[in-house]
Amino acid sequence: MRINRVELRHVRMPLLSPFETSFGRETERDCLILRLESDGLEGWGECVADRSPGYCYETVETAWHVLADFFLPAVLGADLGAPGDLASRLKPFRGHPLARAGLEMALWDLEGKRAGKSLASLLGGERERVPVGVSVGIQPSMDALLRTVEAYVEEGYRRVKLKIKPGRDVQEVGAVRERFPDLPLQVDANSAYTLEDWPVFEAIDDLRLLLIEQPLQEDDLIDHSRLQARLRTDVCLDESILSRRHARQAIEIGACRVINIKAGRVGGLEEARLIHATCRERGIPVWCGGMLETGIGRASNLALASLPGFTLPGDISATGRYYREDIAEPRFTLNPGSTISVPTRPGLGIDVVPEALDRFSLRRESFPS
Ligand code: OSB
Ligand code: MG
Repeated sequence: MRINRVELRHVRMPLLSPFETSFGRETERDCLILRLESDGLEGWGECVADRSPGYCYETVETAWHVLADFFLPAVLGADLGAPGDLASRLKPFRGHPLARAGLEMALWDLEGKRAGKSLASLLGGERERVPVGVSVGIQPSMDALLRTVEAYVEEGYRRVKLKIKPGRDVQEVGAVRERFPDLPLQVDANSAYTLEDWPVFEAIDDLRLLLIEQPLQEDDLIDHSRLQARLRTDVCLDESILSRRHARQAIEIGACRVINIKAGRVGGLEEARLIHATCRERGIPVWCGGMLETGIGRASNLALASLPGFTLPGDISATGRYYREDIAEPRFTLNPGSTISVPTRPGLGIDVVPEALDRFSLRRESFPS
């Protein structure tokens, strides 16, 4: 597969409702969209870097720089093998997994279209529908929180994740648990706590949660293992796991009992698939995380989540939970039973809508120019 041309865009889309986490609040969502051309086919990729380095150090600007100045020159005109071989071609470069993963996604889309196979089947997916939940941001008030959760439950979501931060935790989660005694419920702290916050964890441990996601600093497996040893509730790592080595080591030292896999965070679908295999061998359940993706990244997440080890519901909600208008069709909808169907057409299995993409694009550049 030879890449003849790449178009890179910075896209900004309005969110239907603001999304607040322990690291900030956003009303619009930024990302980079890549379009690769190879032998008359086009491949689409989404780089999930955001405007600010809140979730991780990468931003749309760093990802643009690293792609434009290093990663794209390394692939343009070259004869590439399988998408999973991208890692060896980018070996001279350190870090920037979100930028890597955006490029790799477009290669997978091309590979699927070339072979006439869906991304799910290329990856070894086994399910036609995947169980999903909804991630609820920190709300302006307790009343708003209860109303928001209730609306999602009424829409059919059977698993809810609440974002928490210091001062907005035990009371909030306790109130939701009281109102919905049987709802599969989990929380995500995005690294906002330390072991000093033990009283918070002790209280949350009584709320029958599915898991507590990324409570402590992302570079701290040691304290996560201390915390996990004291909790009945499963600790799940998100930001801490950037590779299969991290996954193995975290499992070995008991830093978590569940892993959230995001292809972006780990540098692409190939590494995500390897982490899935590492976890499966060790009996560690995984689920597919989300980054408020457009239809392009959402299609990729659904394909990944169709692998057999993804036994917990993913953060892959219907398009309507995020966007009034998306840049790809068809929109994803929630099936009865809180599942979403995995795309079956070749590659990502979606069509980009050029007018919508143009309207949401802040900047675009072609390589070679
Ligand atoms: O930590 O899982 C996270 C969104 C942006 C950045 C980080 C996270 C999230 C979410 C949203 O929780 C999941 C979704 O896409 O619905
Ligand atoms: Mg998370």
